[in-house]
Amino acid sequence: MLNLFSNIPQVMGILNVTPDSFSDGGRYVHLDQALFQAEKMQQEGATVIDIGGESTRPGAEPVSLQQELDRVLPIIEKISSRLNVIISVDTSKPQVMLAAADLGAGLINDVNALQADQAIAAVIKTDLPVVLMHKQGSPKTMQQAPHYESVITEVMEFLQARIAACESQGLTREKIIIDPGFGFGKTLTHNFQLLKSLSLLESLNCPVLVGLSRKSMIGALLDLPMEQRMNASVALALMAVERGAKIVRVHDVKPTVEALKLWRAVAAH
Ligand code: 8Y7
Repeated sequence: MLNLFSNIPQVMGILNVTPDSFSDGGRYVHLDQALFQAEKMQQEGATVIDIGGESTRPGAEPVSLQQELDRVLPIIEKISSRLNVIISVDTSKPQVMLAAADLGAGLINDVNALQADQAIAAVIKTDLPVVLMHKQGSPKTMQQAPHYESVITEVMEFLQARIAACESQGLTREKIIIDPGFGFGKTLTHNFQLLKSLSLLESLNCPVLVGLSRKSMIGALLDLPMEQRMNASVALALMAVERGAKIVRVHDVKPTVEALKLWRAVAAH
């Protein structure tokens, strides 16, 4: 039985359906390719597949509601009818959340932490769990001049405030997963500070999800292009799990699952 809230670290595989998606170049825009890719990630050990129709990379332009619905709904419908995985819908739009839930999505991944009008109400209506992620600014401008006095403190205060906003409307903490939002309005230093102190997030009493896969912090430190960041991504995923992360969002499922199996074997002894 798939369980998002298991104490065993879970791997969320990224299926990107945006034509301008920065790392897969929109290769999986077609339905059959999307299903094939999702099935491969499931066989490799992913228990969650994250599907997003809106590129959230730095500098990206927002997409319209209709474009987003057209991109994600057919894929959600196809995968949910064929695979035994939890489908995560990466969206900030209440209408997409509701439609995706109707077609079988099992998790809402909102990089905007349900700050859109009616987003909390929509999640309550779906009865699904939700990821609340921290970011500073919007994708279009967030990397221009990120600034914090203390990045870990400010991320924690933001997430605490969003949890409180959810709870005040009736969305309970048991449904909430939190994410510090690596790369979203953070410099290289901020990202490393956050990862170093990640275990502090456990005090908010929600499972922690992290997305570090192929991110620019790897490129910047190691001077590697996108397609050569797999080894470093696995290393960062492992460091995050060591610091308490329960779900890792990754492009490369197989090596991540292998690393986490080793981590569990060591942890069990
Ligand atoms: C994250 C994410 C992206 C992340 C969560 C990328 C959609 C950029 N990153 N969602 N999405 N956490 N929850 O590099 O870190 O994959 S998109």
